[in-house]
Amino acid sequence: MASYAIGDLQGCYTPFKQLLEAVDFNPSQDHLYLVGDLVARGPDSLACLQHVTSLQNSVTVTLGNHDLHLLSTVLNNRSPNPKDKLEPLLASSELPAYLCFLQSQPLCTYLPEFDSFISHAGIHPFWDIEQALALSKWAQSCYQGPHAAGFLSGMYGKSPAIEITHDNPQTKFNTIVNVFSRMRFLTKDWQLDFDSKGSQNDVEHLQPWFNHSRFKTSSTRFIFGHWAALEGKTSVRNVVALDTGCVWGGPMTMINLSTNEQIYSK
Ligand SMILES: [Mn+2]
Repeated sequence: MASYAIGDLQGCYTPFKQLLEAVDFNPSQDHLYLVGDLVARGPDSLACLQHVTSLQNSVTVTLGNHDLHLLSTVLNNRSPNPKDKLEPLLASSELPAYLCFLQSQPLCTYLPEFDSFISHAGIHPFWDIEQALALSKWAQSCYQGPHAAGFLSGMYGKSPAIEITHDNPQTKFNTIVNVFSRMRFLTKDWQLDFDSKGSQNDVEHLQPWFNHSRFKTSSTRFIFGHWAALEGKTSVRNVVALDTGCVWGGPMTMINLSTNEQIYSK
């Protein structure tokens, strides 16, 4: 029995299959963690979701911004962006089952056996793991519940604050979704910034979320995707960036959670 995590698929089915074959992935024994953004921009989002859902209980996805955007697009009857190349997926008769699968997945997960926390974008330096899991659970009850369409259509926009307000459920939802699925840089006082997606050296007034001293001393491993410009490097030993920009011509990256070995698609 082995456990693996793979970075953003973004519709890149061939490298995804290649990685599973490289480790002889066996869904009856092994477990796969996907850091989110299964769909959009790449050539075959439909095949990715077909395969991922066929793994049933052997896969866990921490949803990314593109997965949430897909849910919002369908639940609110919006037209997809052509550059996302989602048309074959949206035309599939299995689409309701794929959406249901995505809605059953969390925004983050913690694996005690590997002392590892996984989410699409990361974790805010001020949130401990227990709090992060509780917030993820609450947000999932929103995108899985009867008011999912409304919560998802209201999630867009730039709201930099990371304090959790309990008086406005939409604001609370947006803060949680922004941290787990969109965050890259934080300001010097640790609020969210939405305008920069480059490498660490591009912006002087901002810092990556994992720049906080907490991550340099933590024994917990933090695994995330989303930030292709990092090219898999964070310079923090226990903070593991898995999005190596497969959809932009880079490799797709997989990590064996027991051995820490990384495997790359061709
Ligand atoms: Mn993303």
